[in-house]
Amino acid sequence: MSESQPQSPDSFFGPLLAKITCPHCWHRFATPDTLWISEHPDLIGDRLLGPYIPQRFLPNRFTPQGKAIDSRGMETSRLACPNCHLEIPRGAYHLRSLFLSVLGAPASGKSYFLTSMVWRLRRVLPEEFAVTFTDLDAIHNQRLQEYENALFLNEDEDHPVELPKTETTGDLYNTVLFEDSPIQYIKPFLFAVQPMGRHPRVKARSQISRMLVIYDNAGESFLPGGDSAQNPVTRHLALSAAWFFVFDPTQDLRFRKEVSQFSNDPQVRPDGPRGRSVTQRQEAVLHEAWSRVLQHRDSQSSTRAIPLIVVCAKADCWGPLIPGWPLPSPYRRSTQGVAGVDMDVLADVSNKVRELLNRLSPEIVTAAESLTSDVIYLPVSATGCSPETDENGQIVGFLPKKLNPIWVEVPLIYFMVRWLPTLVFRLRGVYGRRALQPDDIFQQ
Ligand SMILES: Nc1nc2c(ncn2[C@@H]2O[C@H](COP(=O)(O)OP(=O)(O)OP(=O)(O)O)[C@@H](O)[C@H]2O)c(=O)[nH]1
Ligand SMILES: [Mg+2]
Ligand SMILES: [Zn+2]
Repeated sequence: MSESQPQSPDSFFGPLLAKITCPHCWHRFATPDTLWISEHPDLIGDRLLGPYIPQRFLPNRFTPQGKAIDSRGMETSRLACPNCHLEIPRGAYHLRSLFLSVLGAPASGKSYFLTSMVWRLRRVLPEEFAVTFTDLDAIHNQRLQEYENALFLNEDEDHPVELPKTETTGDLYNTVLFEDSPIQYIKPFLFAVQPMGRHPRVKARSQISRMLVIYDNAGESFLPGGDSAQNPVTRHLALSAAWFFVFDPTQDLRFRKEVSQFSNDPQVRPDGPRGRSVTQRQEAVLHEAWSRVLQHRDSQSSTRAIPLIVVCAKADCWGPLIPGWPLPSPYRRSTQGVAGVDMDVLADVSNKVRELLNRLSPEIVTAAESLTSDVIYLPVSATGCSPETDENGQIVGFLPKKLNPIWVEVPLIYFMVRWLPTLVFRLRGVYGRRALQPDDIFQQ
């Protein structure tokens, strides 16, 4: 069995893991059970994936470099899950995984949040924290890269661009035929986070690096009936280290009333935005998510409370209601050049946002805190500005030249401080309120 391991001794990512969890179907399997993907053009047709897909096989011949040899003698290094047969990038065999779920009502701002967050993390993590944030492979993150390009690398800065609504079917999903019954899996986004040369823990690189697995569901998939055995698109909720619940204050009438007094954002018109419909009760998404986890949990395992990050979106328009707005930077750089996160700043902002929600939308606070005591409320703006409208008041997108995200990467940085404390550091409590001195040590 051991020869059929995906070998890669000098891998950039570190040693091979003994077991991995498929980022498509969440099946956990031993590495030697991995299937390989044939390269020879005649070896076409897979039982689960259809007649035009290269065959999957368990190899018995390998090259000295650890590539498998298919039944027509061609070398291959591509790997697939033994359960769903979908391709898994090699990096997933070397980096321990952390799953994250982004949930929220339709049009709450999940896709903009993810796109803008990823764009900012590619810059903030290396510059501030000496951590690289890279795509695990070229294929899986393609959609997100296209969104990033449209918003942030657009040559035409004067024409509004809009990200499409996330659909519940189509090419955001893979279909697998299990005994003739098609199952639709959501495509994951896969990232590698690794320390750079100047990171204090770079020698422990293989232990502290991780693969982040993130999903962008359609809001409808979180509403009752949006997930089923044929359509298990939100089952990642049960595996996730934390939930990023995107709450959209502009969908709440009470917020709209206050915010419309000082903001021209078309989404806070008292009668609601024109175009995409909005949900009246966003907390229902949280209740529904939790009942799905209870329903699908393994009866052996006790249900753990899942830490919750309430991402309060579109803060460009409602943020002025937060005392002390604009938000301060929560990063402090030491003279060694690596920053730490001032958790006091995050706690302070979270308390203020919680107070505001308690006043204007108390059901969200009640729903969040009835699920877990581990809750933080973080305001973000993916765009830093309002969308443009046409002459009928319909939203037509954002002008690339106006985009200026606010705190959009902070929720994930917070997540990393909590779950990867040796990769992204917090400031020691005592140093939290002043600039770091050369000999200060980060708390780990
Ligand atoms: N003012 C403001 N508007 C935003 C921001 N982010 C998103 N929006 C608006 O909110 C709308 C919905 O955003 P999406 O990211 O597509 O929402 P979603 O949660 O992915 O929606 P579904 O895919 O339908 O579930 C967009 O069309 C924007 O007009 C923001 O940071 N500020
Ligand atoms: Mg979306
Ligand atoms: Zn799988």
